[in-house]
Amino acid sequence: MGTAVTYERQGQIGVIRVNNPPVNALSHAVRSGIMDALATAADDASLAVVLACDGRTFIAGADITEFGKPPQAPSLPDLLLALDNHPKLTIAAIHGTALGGGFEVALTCNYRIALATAKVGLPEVKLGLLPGAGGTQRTPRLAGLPAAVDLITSGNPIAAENALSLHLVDKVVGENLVDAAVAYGSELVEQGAQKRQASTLPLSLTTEDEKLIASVGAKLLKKTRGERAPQRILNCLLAAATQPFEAGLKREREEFMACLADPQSAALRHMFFAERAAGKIDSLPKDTKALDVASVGIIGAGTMGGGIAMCFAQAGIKVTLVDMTDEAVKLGLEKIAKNYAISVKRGRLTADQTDAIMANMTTSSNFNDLAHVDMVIEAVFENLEVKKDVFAKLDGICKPGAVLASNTSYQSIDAIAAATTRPESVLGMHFFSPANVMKLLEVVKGAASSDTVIATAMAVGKKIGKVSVLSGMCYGFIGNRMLRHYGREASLCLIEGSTPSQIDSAMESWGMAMGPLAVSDLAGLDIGYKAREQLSAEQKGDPASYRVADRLVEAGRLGQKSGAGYYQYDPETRQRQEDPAVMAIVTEARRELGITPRQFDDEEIVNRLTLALANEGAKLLQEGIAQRASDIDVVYCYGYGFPRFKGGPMHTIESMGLDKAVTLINEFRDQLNPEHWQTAPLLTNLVANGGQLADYHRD
Ligand code: T1G
Repeated sequence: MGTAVTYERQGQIGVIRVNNPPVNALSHAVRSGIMDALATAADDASLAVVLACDGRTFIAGADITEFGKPPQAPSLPDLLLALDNHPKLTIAAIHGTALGGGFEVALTCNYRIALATAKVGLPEVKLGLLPGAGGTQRTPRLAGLPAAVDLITSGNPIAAENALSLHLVDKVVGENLVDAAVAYGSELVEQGAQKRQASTLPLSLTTEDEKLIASVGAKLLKKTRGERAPQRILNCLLAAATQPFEAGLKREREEFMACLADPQSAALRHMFFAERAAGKIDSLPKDTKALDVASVGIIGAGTMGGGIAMCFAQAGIKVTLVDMTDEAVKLGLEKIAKNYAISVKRGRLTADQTDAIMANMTTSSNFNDLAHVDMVIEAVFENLEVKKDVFAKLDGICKPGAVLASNTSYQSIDAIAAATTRPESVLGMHFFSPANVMKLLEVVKGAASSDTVIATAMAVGKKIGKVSVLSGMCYGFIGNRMLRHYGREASLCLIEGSTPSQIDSAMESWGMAMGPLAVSDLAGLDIGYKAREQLSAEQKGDPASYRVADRLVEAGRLGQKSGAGYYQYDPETRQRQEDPAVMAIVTEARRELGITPRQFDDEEIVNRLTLALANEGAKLLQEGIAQRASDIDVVYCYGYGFPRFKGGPMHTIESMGLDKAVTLINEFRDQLNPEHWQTAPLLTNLVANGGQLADYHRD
């Protein structure tokens, strides 16, 4: 059985224990161990068998690291066949999170007992997969089709009590799970309980169920912007309700193998590990301790400052929200209260919850009230001098060791740090608007930022529910530096012959949450306009890349905020509509620049925009601004609406094939603009040496 699985008798009951930290994933050793233990239990004097796990959780699923490798017997289906046909009563003892294949193991047991704190779920859809070990066949037979549709297509776990009400769990206990499971086994034996197999429970398809499945399928296809696993799940659930168990199981296997082979699943599995890798800072000594952050000061009660304050207050951290005047602070707090009122109205939070969150917030217009906080995050106007002044003040007020962070999008962390006598305590914490919604946090390391301060910011990011990514210092850090190239190509496609609708539709059909020009309208075209006013002609680059944007602003079209930008916006629904006035401006700009428009196809638009991102990403990687390629993927999927089922810009070109990507970039260099399309040396080198971005680490 090895060490991953042990078997012992407790009186008349056999107890199988899995011990495969950190989450008891169903590795080959675990599958083999359970198979051996079942064989032992079949032959000994035990009257029933309990399957339990050591550590923090029941089995949390198949071992995702094994996907893509040659299968090793016993497969999970083979194991579950043996479990389903085991001669004795089997009882799963669930704690922690029984997920995916782990919950499928539990569903194959005859009975299930869970700790009240336990959760169960089938999250495979989040990996572009589906429950491939009978979950789509057993769940509806136990809980009914509607519950199974919700559980499996959402992938969200449910609490033990909820599972109990759905007959997915038979008993819930408060403590001493294994002892309770052993007692439950003895009780079942004494009662002469039968080997109840979910696989033998009847299931039929009602008209309502059929309609539900069809509507959920249509809704999910739209919501996920083209993910294929949800429909495959629904195919399996339909089979469960219309075919015998064995036939349904066969269909599930076919659909599961289709998911496993689908690039969307490879991308989503890549993102699963990328999100976790991003939290690891290679340069930090392993014993670096993060400071405890129980109180935080937020400077600037505007949109960003208010959103950031909400993140901390929701995590139970005391917040002091500071602005220059009482009026400004009052306005900021009113906006926060309004946001929470909307959340309560939509049922996302209860009034008590929002009251408790707001109780974590105090306000002030006096910086001296920040003298004792553990961390300060500055979110004032995006001007270096203003920020330096704020940090100079903080330097004289905050306690020694307080972390002093700037939410700046572009300014130099080093210049800001130089305004203090403690540059080692200064770094960037770049939130994305709306800060209380967007999950990405760029932690920007200044030249002097200490390991402790970096570790603290990364830990705080996780505590407030963000996915934190470390960035080195450069203009725009990781995300915005790449975004400039993406936006440039969108603007050039427009002035060279395309239209706002074609560009945005091409990118949204490809998977982006929102097309680039619609995003510009959302952010406000005046922001870029004002930024360009500070730049020289040389710094601004090719006039073709901003002439239309300038003309739109000069025509008063600032984007959604003015009701019109690249599009006209319905004042009620904010729905975008094409506007002939825009193409008139584009045509005039083409004339001014002597550009003869040409036909565009969607493929060129998608390739230019995605390769512009990845090419710049490769440069960031080589410069050491990003630690690893997957960090860049996390930035784009969590901060810029890049589709997770594409795995991020770097995974996209890795999947395309770096040789093909480099060929295309070189073609753009030769056909478009050599300055814009200087192929990243790292990409050229990896192609020459047959290397992979995933394996690249800057020495
Ligand atoms: N396989 C391999 N490693 C896993 C793993 C898994 N299933 N789940 C977690 N890990 C690693 C993770 O990479 C990290 O490693 C460490 O464990 C702690 O994870 C046949 C096909 C269980 C809720 O999708 O949701 O079963 O970074 O940081 O925040 O139908 O992990 O320490 O080296 O996330 O406490 C279905 C995925 C698989 C569950 C715990 N199961 N895991 O969260 O810790 S497919 C899942 C989670 C399947 C069957 C199908 C979470 C968690 P490292 P963590 P956490």
